This record gives sequence, C-alpha cells and structure tokens, in this order.
Amino acid sequence: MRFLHTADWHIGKKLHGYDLLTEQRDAYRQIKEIALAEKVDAVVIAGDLYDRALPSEDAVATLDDMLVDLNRQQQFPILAISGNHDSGVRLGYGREWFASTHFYLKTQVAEGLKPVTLGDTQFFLLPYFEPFAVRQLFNDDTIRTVAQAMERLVAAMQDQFAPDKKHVLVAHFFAAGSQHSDSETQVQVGGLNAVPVDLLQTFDYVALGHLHRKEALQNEPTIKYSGSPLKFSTSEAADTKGVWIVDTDTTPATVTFKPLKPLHDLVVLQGRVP
Ligand SMILES: [Mn+2]
Repeated sequence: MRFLHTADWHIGKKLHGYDLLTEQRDAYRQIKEIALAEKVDAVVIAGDLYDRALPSEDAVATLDDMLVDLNRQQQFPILAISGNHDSGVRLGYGREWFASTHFYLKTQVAEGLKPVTLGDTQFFLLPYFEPFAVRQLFNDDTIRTVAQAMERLVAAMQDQFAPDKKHVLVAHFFAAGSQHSDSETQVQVGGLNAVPVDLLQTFDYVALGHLHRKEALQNEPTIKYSGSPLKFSTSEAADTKGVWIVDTDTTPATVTFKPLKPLHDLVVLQGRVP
C-alpha cells in the first residue's frame, strides 16, 4: 500500500485578512499531481479540512470541488478524519454514502476503532476527540486525559489488528515532544493533552494532523505530521510545505517528502518606521 499523507488544509482560512482560497486551490492541484505521479493507492487527510466549525459558503463549495475531483474524477480512495477546527457533525454529513465510493470519513471516536482495510493495510481513522468522549465510550470515569484515553483506544485497536496486515493510525492530536507554531489553535496548555509517542510504536505508520510544521515531531521516522499545505503564519515563513508519500510494503515503512511550491510565497519584511 502506497498512500499520500496530508492534513490541515484549513479551507476558508484567511491570513491577516487575505483570502487564501486561490492559494488553497493551487495547493490542492499540486497535491493531486503528486498523487497521480506517485501512483498512490489512497490519499489520507488527517483532520482540519475546514478552518472553522461553520465554514463560509465559498469554503464549502471549494472543499466539495476538491473532494469530488479527488474521489470521483481521479478515483482515489480517501481516508479522512475531522480535526479540532472541523465540526464533526457538519463535516460528517453524508459519510455513510461516501464510503460507497471509497471515501472513508470518520468524525466520531468510536468509528476509529473499526479499521478500514485497503490492500495490505488496516487504517484506523481516529478523529480529534476530547477525553470525555472516550470516558463515555468505555464507561470509565478514570479516563481524564488524552494520554489515558489514547492508551485505551490503542489497546482496543490492537484487538482488531489482523496479523497479516500492516497497521496505520490516522489521528489529530498533540504528540508529546512536538513543537507548536503560531497558526495552530492550542486547545489546552500544558502536558495533559499530549500523547506519548511510546503508545504509537505499535503502528507501522502514524499519519498525524494538528501541528502545521512537518518538523514538529523530530526523530520519529514513522510517526509524522504532514504539516499544512500552505504557510499559515509568519513563524512558518521559512518552512517548506508538502506531503509525505508512505509505502507500507517495506518494514519499516518508507517515507518520502514531496514539496509544494507556493503560488504566492509568504515573506517576512522587517524595517523601521522613520
Ligand atoms: Mn490545524
């Protein structure tokens, strides 16, 4: 199984008041070209498809165009989850129909425990969640933190592991040891919302969204943030944005970065007002 890993499209986002839809359409076009050139079997989008829980009409129409093109015209299976910027309920509209064309969209935590199997790989599509949802799911009041929740969720996923398949987690959270940048909304401050990477080593690859720089998590060859396709803050001005191409045929998985070229680059100019 060879797939493209992207995340944090934030369709409808404005940067200091500037509409980014033209840039976002161009980034999508490049992502599609990479998917075609690399002959991937699927495209993974690890949350924050929209920038807001209540996206504008233009944002809804733009994302709709992209997903219809990717799934219906180009015939790529899509594996996607909701992020903290998405409304799971609104984004998840129609997801049972979409599965019939291999567009797998998960917006509830319980859905993440039932793997989607494509080729040689089981994908666990775990949307962004708050600890209370996992507390309710397992009816266990001792689950207070995201780390405790993930421990239970990963154990439940492992129960579903088919031994002859590879196992990929798609998720949207803050992995312990990662570096924040300015354009991410920090839901909580402090260590309680961090997921220890030790918990994630059982997977052949972990496709993360939430942090907007691909360098956010270092020294983890098979646990990656894709980062956003565009620079969303001046602190990201020097970044190279792009996507990962992941091959699960090898052990460990082979992971290659493919850069995107900004339509209009973000440049920081400094000066003094005389
Ligand atoms: Mn995000």
